Amino acid sequence: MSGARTNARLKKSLTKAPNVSDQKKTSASREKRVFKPSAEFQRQANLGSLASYKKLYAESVNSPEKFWGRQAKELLVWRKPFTSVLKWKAPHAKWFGGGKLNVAENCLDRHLGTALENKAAIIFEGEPGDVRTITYKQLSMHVCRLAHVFENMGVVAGDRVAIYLPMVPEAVVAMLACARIGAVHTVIFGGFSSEAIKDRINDCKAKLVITADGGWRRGKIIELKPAVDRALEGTPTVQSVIVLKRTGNEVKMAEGRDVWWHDVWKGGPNTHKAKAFDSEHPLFILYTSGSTGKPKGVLHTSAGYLLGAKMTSHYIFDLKQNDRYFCSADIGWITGHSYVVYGLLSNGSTVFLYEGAPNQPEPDRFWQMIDRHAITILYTAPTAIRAFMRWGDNYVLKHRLDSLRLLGSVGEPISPEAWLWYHKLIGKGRCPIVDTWWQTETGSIMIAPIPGAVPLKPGSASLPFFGIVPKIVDEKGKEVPRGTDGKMIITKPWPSMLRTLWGDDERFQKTYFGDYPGIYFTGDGAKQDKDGYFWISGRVDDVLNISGHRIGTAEVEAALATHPAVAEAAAVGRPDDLKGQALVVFVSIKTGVTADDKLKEDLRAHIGREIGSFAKPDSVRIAPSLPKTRSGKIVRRILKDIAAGRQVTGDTTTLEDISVIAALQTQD
Ligand code: 6R9
Repeated sequence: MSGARTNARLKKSLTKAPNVSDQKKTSASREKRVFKPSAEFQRQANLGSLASYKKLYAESVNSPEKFWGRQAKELLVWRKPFTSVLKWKAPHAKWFGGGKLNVAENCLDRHLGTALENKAAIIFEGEPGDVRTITYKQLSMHVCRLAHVFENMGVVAGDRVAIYLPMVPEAVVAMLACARIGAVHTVIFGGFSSEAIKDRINDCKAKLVITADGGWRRGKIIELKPAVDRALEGTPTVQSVIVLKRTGNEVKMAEGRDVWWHDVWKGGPNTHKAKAFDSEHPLFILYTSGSTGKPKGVLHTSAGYLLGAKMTSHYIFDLKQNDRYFCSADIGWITGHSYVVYGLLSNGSTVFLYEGAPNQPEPDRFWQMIDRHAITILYTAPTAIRAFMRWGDNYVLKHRLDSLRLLGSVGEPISPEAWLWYHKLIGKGRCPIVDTWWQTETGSIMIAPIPGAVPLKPGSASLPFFGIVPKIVDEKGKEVPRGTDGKMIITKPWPSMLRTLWGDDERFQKTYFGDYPGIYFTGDGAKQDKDGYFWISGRVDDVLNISGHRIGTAEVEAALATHPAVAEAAAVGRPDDLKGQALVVFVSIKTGVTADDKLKEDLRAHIGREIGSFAKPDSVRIAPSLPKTRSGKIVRRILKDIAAGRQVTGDTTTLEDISVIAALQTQD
């Protein structure tokens, strides 16, 4: 369906809504309405007034050590109390020094022997429709058993374990079993290719890999094991592979290296004495795309990360003991780490896990599941919301959705249009929407409305969380006036911030603390309105956000450079109705190579192999050369205009060969 038709239908449906009848504007900067929390929501909220938010926020930024020290003491279970709250020698932070704790114990053991013991920790629905409920007690037993398995395999604290699993409960079990023994997990999203797996494993020198015989997606089996097998041809550090049987798909097992999860699992003890680890003991590495080079291994450590994930979950999702919470993000992304696993389980919540695609078998799968499992909170991404809008309201209207009480959005800016649709069609005008801005690097949510306290403005992530001080500045680091676009920095350290990039502290310092010395630069552009609300516009660096997935243009270019037909390549984003941004690649080819559709398809497939199929470009354009300055620099500004179908603006007089513009413009 074309974007224009979607818009027409949307406008029609929106004008029918009683609470959005004056909605005519679609641009974030022009949307003026404010949605105050209802008295009913406020009455039951964990934080129920703007005044209490302001008071606590003021304390958190005026006396951060006192504030964070109190939170850490109250919210986490410590084996040994910390003696200092923060040691900050920019850009290196040490939080809760002297303290010892076990993260898995904070997510599981602390609930045992309480009313939560027999409560569902995970309700799982597989794509084929299989449902499993796992209580806190059962989850704890699973984790303890796997912790023993790891130890028997020789995995010790500090060792790295790569997890490449579908969205099944065992992914959570594997992460927590690592945490329990102090091993550092690196979860690799199931959409990544064998090349990407190999790079990640080699970068962190993982000893153990956990994968499955496949996972279900759109009625088909995702072949995870063959991808691991190919990757492991070039990973000298991996000693063993644990393979979970999920689909019954036939896989090759390498003698002496691969073992079945159910074999090593059998008969092991259900309890495990957990050691305590330092607050700053590494918890996980998560690779994410940057503006240069290969993906970066963002390192998060134990206490600070857990505190951030736990506290934001409590306040921003207004969590209650009887909530059933569904986050649709994959465990392979930071959202899955913080808001499927650590933040939710440490709060003793019930997490709903879904394995598959939102439109399998029909585009109403989410709504069906929400009714079936009486889900109360849904956390998803604007790209999914745009897809639901496109699939049509009827798929939604068939379902009650009356169990829902709160909605969340993450991953990219949400347009007021999508916000209002989400609010009306899914939230029935009743559920607040928390638009949450944060990053892999920040570990937990940084800017979002606390739903019982902060009035909502569609399209704005609103106000900062406790202890977080974002500012909008110009190139020189000077704060810009309210209402002016600038770059977003975060001026104070916070407990869940990344500690370094695995094996490359210099890159860590340069990437995040280099532009504004000693101050964290987010890479995002934003502005603040007169009420102090933040409006985030997106990346200002060469990182694309495609369907909520971060992809570095440099990564795509490096992948293309390894194709034998390619002389030179450049990747840029263009605005896309559904995906937010779409990937367009420009390629100049070597002499003697024929530029035809087959080559374009081949280049797309090549990127799929090098990175993952989600990174395949939407458009490939081939020309004898790329627009360059006389000194040989590719002019990306021009490529962005061409990709977006805009008239090429700005100075073109410095170009080496102006005719290449026309050659690139004429292609799809
Ligand atoms: C959690 C996550 C981070 C980038 C970030 C920004 C964009 C995320 C957003 C948002 C506007 C929001 N982003 N949430 N932009 N409004 N509510 O997505 O982490 O994958 O590391 O991406 O996503 O551009 O810099 P990650």
